[in-house]
Order: sequence, then C-alpha cells, then structure tokens
Amino acid sequence: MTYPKYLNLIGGEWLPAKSGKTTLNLNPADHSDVVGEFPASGPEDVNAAVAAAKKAYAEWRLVPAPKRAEVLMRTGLLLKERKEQFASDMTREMGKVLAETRGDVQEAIDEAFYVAGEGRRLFGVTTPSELQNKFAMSVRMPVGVCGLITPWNFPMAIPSWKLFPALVAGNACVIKPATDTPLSVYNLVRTLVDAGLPPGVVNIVSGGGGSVGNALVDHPDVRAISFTGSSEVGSHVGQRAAATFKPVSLEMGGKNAMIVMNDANLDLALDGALWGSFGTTGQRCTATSRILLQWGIAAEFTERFVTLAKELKVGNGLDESIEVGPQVNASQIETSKSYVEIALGEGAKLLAGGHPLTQGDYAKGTFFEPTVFGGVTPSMRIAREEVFGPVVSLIEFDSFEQAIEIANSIDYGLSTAIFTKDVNRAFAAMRDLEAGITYINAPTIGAEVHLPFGGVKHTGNGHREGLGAIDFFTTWKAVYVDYSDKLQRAQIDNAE
Ligand code: UN1
Repeated sequence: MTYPKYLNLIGGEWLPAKSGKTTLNLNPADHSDVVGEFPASGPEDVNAAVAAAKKAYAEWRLVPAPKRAEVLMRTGLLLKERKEQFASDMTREMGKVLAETRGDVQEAIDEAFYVAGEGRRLFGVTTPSELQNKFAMSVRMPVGVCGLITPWNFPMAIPSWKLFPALVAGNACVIKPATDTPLSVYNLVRTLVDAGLPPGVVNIVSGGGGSVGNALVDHPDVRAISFTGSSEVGSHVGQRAAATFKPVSLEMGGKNAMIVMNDANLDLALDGALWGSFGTTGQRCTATSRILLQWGIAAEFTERFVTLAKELKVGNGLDESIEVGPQVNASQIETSKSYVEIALGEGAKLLAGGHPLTQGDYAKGTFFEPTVFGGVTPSMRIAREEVFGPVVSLIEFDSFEQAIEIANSIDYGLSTAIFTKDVNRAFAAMRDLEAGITYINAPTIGAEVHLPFGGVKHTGNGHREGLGAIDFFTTWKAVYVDYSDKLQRAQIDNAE
C-alpha cells in the first residue's frame, strides 16, 4: 500500500523522528484508507525543536509586529485558496462531515485575519509617574518559546487559536498535534511557511502525550504551555508545568446545558438541539450534552427530538449527504458504550440509539448511533460527566430557577444556552449561568474567534482564547524613564 510519509518540522528542515519510529494515520470512516505515516517522536526530537525555536526567537521577536502580522494575513489568504483540500484532508483524518471541516478551516482563516489586525495594536498602557520628569509605561513583551498541545476535534481551528496570537506577539512555537490528526497541523504550518514564516519560528513534533507532550511541559527553555484537551490530562499538564513555574493555559471539558422554556420557539429549539448535540458527532467540548426541558414542552420536545435523532444519516463524512460522521477512534466508541451502560444502570431511559454501528460499510470504521436518554436526573453520572460522543441527556424541570440550579450543579462551566422569548429570563440567565459562554436562542456550539473562548470551574484555569489570547502569549513589562537627571526615590522623595 502506498501512502504519503510526513516528517517533523525542526528549524525549517523536514526530519524523521530520531528513533525512526512512525505511526499510521487512518481514516475513522474507513480503516483501509491510510491518510499517511507520521513520526512517533520522543523527547530527543522535542529537545531539537526547542533549540531551533529558541534560536529563531532571537530574531523573530525583533521583527516589527505589523510585519509579523503580514505573514498571518498572507496565511489567511492562502488558507482560503486551500480550504477545500484541507477540509477533505481533515474529514479523512478525523471523520467530521465536510460542511463542518470547511467550517474548521474557515475558523483558522477568521483567526488569521483577526489576529493580523493585532499586529498594529498590541496595546500597552501609559500612566503618570508619581515623580516629576519621569515617564511610566507598561509594554507587552513576548514570552519566548511556547509549547502548544492541540486536540483532534478542531484540528486546524484550535492550533490556529494558539499559533497565530503567539506568533503576532513575537514568540516561537513548538506544536504537538493530536496523534489522530497530525495532517491538519501540517497543512496549517506548511501554509504559514509558504506565507513567509522564517525557519524555526514554528516547529512540529508529532507523537504521543507521554513522550512529546511531557517533554515539552518539562523543558526548561519552554516558557509557556497552551493545552486543549480533557480535564484529566489538563490537570496532569498543569501540575507538571508547576515544577518549572510555566504559565499554562488549559481549555478542557464541558457538559453543556441547553435550557428550553415553555415559551420557546420549539421548532428553533429542536433544530438547535440536534445541531448542538450531534454536530461533530458530539465530539466538541461545547457540545450540547444536557437538554433541560420545562414541564409544558417536555413531552412534545422529547417525542420530536427522538424522531429527528433517529432520522440522522450517519456515515462517511466525505459523502455530502451524510449528517453525522464516525467517532474519531475505537477508544471513543468504548467511552460512548461505557456511558450507555452507566446510564442504563442508573435508571435512565434509552430513547434512541445506544449502540456502535457495525454492519455493512459501518464495519470499516468507528461509528456510533446518535443516542438520546430520557428520564435523566441531575445527580446521575450521565448528567454530570463528559462523554465526548453522540450521547445526549434529557432532563425535565419545573421552574426557571430550578433550571439554572441544575445547569450550574456540575463541575464544568464551558457553554450554556437558553431558548425563551422572555427577555427578562434571558438576561437573568446571562447573569446566572456559571459558564464562559451563554447563548440566547442558539445552541451551545458556534463560538466566533474574536470573542473570549474558555470556561470556569473544571473547564479551564482562567485563561481565554480568542479575545484574551494575547494576554496569555505576552508578558507585561513596566518601564520607567527618569529624565530629571537626578536620583528620585519613589515613595520617599515625594512623600508628605
Ligand atoms: C471545541 O469544542 O473544542 O464553538 C471547540 C464551537 C467551535 C469551537 C469548538 N467554534 O463549537
């Protein structure tokens, strides 16, 4: 069988893993389709990449920010030209349907144009000094070499959320793609290189979390880590990075509630619920995974939602008529299966799906039926834990206050939504839902790149991507310029 062989990018050179080890990237809709062979790198490759990044950083940080931004502008334009190819590469490597992989590439294009504008801002602050003939300002400095650890569910968008702000701010990067989706990171970084990014400013090291991820987190010359993935791995990354005092941005799980009030436009809520729950096969940290139904509409909503879920066309995302693609790999199928067992054991009622799809063409890949549980109570594990698959829970409630309480009763706090026509309730929900994102009359997915993205509680550690990413990828420096030509002692010479 012939398939393309991809290499690491280190200091502008395409290199195999020093160990020579490789892994195969398979299409989750059809395992006979090998997307490519990628390096299975180790700590020695990370060391080489960090050294290259450190060297490149010395010059990149001195390139004027508006010039750095021009590289991003050109990257956005090139991504536009390459969108169709990159979308189909992405569908082949992680399964989501073409409409969505086009959206993923578009999100990287949006991010490129948004962040390119930052090159002429990167605003600091000036403020009066307490002393005469003294000037004071706060300026943003790059952090240095940044380690980026990225997930498979948005394999181009999320790397772009990290790479582009890091680069415009003057940092150099080493990126570790998710082992399921290295090709989309290669496509993105190749485009940066074609747009004129100097060698060594971005380096790719493909490989597993235990080998490449840990080595990046531990490396003394890596000055910051930006991670998106599960809360379990994020907790490990955060604790490990503390040993070398690295700032860490963690974007992690969600168990996102969508509240449907009695007065909601039910057709709209049903459309939103279907898209929020089963878009990306439920494999989004923003996925609608709890639907909270008020007593008056619960029965009708449930019946119609279950019918619609059963009608969804599951299959190979390269076929434009397909609505739900495969899960990314066999281990995600196992997780979905295990949560079906857990939910049944807890007394939830299986209303749709619940099984892997294994017959006919489905046998070639890793497919799972769109799955709906009814009769779910807020204390059940299926109502509290992230599945990261096409599995959604319906929970009934009486009052608005109760809905807010249920929505907030979990450890996660990423995205939330409410469908209502009552403006007072909508505003109360915006205030009271404990989450980084709240949608009114739209499902829990669909964030735009120029707003803050991230969450509270176990979803994150306080940082934000989008609006907020520049804060993470820069460090403040206070600069005092004394032009009095004499020693002026703050807090002493000017005190009463
Ligand atoms: C994720 O789920 O990991 O808001 C990111 C959304 C997308 C990004 C999702 N724009 O659903």
